[in-house]
Amino acid sequence: MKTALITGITGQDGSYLAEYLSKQGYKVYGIVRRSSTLNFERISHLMDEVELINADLLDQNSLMNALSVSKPDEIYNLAAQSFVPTSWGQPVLTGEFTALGVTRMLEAMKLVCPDSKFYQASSSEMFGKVQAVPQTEETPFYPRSPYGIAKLYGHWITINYRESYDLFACSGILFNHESPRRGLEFVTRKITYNVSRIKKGEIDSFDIGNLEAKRDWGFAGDYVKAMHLMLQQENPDDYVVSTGETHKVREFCELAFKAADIDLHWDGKGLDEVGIDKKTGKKVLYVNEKFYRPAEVDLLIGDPKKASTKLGWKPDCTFESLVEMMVKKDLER
Ligand code: NDP
Ligand code: GDR
Repeated sequence: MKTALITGITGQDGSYLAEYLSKQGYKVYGIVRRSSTLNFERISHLMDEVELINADLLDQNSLMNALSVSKPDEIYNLAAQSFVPTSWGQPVLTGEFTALGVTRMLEAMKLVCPDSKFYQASSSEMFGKVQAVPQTEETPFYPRSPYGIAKLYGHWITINYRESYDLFACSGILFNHESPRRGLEFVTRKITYNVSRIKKGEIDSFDIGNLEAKRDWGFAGDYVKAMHLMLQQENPDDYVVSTGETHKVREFCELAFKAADIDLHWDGKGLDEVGIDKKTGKKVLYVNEKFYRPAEVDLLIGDPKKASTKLGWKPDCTFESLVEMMVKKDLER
């Protein structure tokens, strides 16, 4: 039986990965940080299958202890401060978790279990102000937020430990991936959750930021399979994981309302733009400057060719079915 340790197991990806590895017959450990209220909602159905260890990315000894206890064949480093807007408000903390946290994990691995395999959760946010379209493993980076910059550090320190100490360390450059388990502050889930509340009559409308931003959105359940595949290869390497399609936030809104049987049309321009329910004439969506970012990433679209040819990975869930799935789950909630 293989053993895996997941940092960030309570997060969106951690929960899907734990589920997937457990189904593959792995013994799964996860690290969790102490909090005054339990935070295991996403893994509540897995509590008999996973073993949790208390540790924090800020605490080197706790990470070393987690590795000594679990003796993992594979380490998936998913823990991070992952919300981009928070990284402007808390740039130093974001650097501690999302950048230096990676070094702490790699140091722990080097000292405790250098023969393990390591996966680092890198991000398309590293491409930021994109230098090529679509983005590949060779595209130069230009991050646009303290989060993107912290991820870039995590990416390079992973490559550096691979080259310096011959560790099996891979970095997956994953583009946005979503699910019904996505945090409520991220735009996709914010939209599907609030659309469901409008449909149920709980609210009349909600506010949103930049409708023109374009993202390459996939389904988290598909993407965790790519993480696993990277660690099954003969040699460690880095891979872009994406769908190869891009869509505007605006399109996501239209499809989400449509999935709840509401036809949306737009009125006004820029910050005065509103989304209107065609049938009732009610204003259901307002653009609000508050949700604009100090520096935006306007366009992301990844080329998943390397992951497809070398890993044999491809996403199953389409953009349309992702939106429908998320709205449906929120309506059922
Ligand atoms: P989430 O925000 O849902 O989960 C983050 C996880 O990190 C949570 O389990 C959180 O624990 C944990 N964590 C945060 N800080 C610490 C800490 N100091 N010590 C221990 N654990 C900590 O993120 P996702 O699941 O969406 O993403 C997983 C990873 O992939 C992240 O690194 C993210 O940056 C990266 N990524 C995500 C993409 C996406 O589209 N989802 C795309 C590209 C990269 P707690 O529950 O206690 O807060
Ligand atoms: P992102 O995801 O920043 O790409 O990072 P998010 O869903 O927060 O934003 C996507 C785009 O939508 C625009 N937007 C809004 N965003 C939010 N959160 N709220 C709004 O109201 C809103 N209106 C418009 C944003 O400006 C942006 O352009 C995610 C995270 O999971 C990262 O951890 C991960 O690394 C990247 O994806 C890849």
